[in-house]
Amino acid sequence: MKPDPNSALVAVDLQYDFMPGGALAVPDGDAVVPLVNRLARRFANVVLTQDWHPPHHASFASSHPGKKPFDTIRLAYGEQVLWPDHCVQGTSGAALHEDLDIPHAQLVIRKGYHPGVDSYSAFREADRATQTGLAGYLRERGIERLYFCGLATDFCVAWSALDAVRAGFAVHVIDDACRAIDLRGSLAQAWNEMAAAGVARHAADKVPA
Ligand code: VGL
Ligand code: ZN
Repeated sequence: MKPDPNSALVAVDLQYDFMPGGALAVPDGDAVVPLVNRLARRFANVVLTQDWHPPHHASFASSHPGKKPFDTIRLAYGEQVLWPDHCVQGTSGAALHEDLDIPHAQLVIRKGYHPGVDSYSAFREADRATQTGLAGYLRERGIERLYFCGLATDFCVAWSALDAVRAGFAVHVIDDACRAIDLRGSLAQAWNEMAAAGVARHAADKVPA
């Protein structure tokens, strides 16, 4: 595993609402920030993602009377987990963690901004049709290999990694630089799906300097 000039690190959703104390806290989520910083120094190409919802987004339980966070609902595009309000555009909870130290990051891609459609994936929204443009950006830049880290392993990291495989990239996930929500077995399921798709799973210390 070598981050050559045609590789990019994708650091997913390192935002305050996913950190301990945040609206949709991922257990131990802040522990990955120093690791992501160290990893990023080995990559010439780094992309950050940012979950970026309008108020009253369809993925918020508060938008559906009678529903509670972590219930599920059927939307036009299929099953949707309902979340606490999180990562609302322009709020402090949506901001990237201030200890992220990746000044050479080249792109911040925002996702989940259509009011009626969620987007765990940084490539394709939950309707499975609307593209974010990330695949085109990476292809135009000659990127062939992607290394994922960040939050949450079983939602935004896994969905992004799986879509990256489908878009034709060689995909690696740096396991110890991710943390999971693990809702009703979602972490084991995510790893099963990623393994079946050919996603390589590594530890950060296996990424050569
Ligand atoms: C995420 C749930 C809702 C994530 C984003 O970043 O994994 N999970 N929105
Ligand atoms: Zn979200």
